[in-house]
Amino acid sequence: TVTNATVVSTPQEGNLVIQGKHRLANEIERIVQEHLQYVRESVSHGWDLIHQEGEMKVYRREVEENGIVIDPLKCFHTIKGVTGHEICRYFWEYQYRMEWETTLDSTKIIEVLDPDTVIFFQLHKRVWPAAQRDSCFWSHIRCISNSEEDQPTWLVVNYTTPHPLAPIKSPQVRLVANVALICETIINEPPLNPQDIKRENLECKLTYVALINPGGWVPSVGVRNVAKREYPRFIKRFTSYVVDQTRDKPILF
Ligand code: 18C
Repeated sequence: TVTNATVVSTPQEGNLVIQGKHRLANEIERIVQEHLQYVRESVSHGWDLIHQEGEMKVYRREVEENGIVIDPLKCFHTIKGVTGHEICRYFWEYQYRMEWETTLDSTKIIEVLDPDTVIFFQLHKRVWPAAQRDSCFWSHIRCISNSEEDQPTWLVVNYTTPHPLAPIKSPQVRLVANVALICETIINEPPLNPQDIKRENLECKLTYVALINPGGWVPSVGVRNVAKREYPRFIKRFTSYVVDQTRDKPILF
């Protein structure tokens, strides 16, 4: 659905469709730019490597706000045989979510803001003894071209937003999410003709960052244990899911 689009007739170009801005356009622009800055910051002082497996490295910084754990998380991984567009597409698209997400009871789209931006409402699995969490966030996918020669960077940002179709209903607690998946595609030993690029030439450099506020008190040790177990599990399961799904399909650049 294209919202706020206006059709204008001009003598030179005929009919022009001018895409109007929706109500969250400015916020999305700001948060996307923040992530593009944040992704370049190195993990040095204060970041602990909490998991390493093959090419995957997961770091976190221990941070508490009023006694609530809000540890930022950063994960780096390199995946062979897929493009950044493919990784981001499978992460963003609603239809694949329940096939790789193991921490959800349900997910649904409650609004489409433009062809690249939707609003999700999700119910997360309950972790005893904490109350069940839900979330409501806009989800935006974008391609950023760096230069004519380089492969573009793809990214998805999921960012909490309130919505009249998703009121907070006790006993659920609304978590606050600011998540980004940023992917670059590397073409190894590029053939002279770009048409000859095969999956074996492809490598995707992935960065995943998550800033989650549980939205209410949960035992610190419990949250940190769940996070330490679940983030690496998600990265492994999700990336191997995309490799399996795309193996025999044409490459999506
Ligand atoms: O990014 C991911 N998924 C996206 C699509 O769903 C989306 C999700 C954003 C919200 C992520 C927050 C998840 C917290 C869920 C709590 C319950 C999970 C435990 C289930 C155990 C069986 O961007 C991939 C998300 C991968 C999530 C890994 C879990 C991280 C846990 C972090 C702790 C946060 C505290 C929440 C309170 C839980 C009570 C102990």
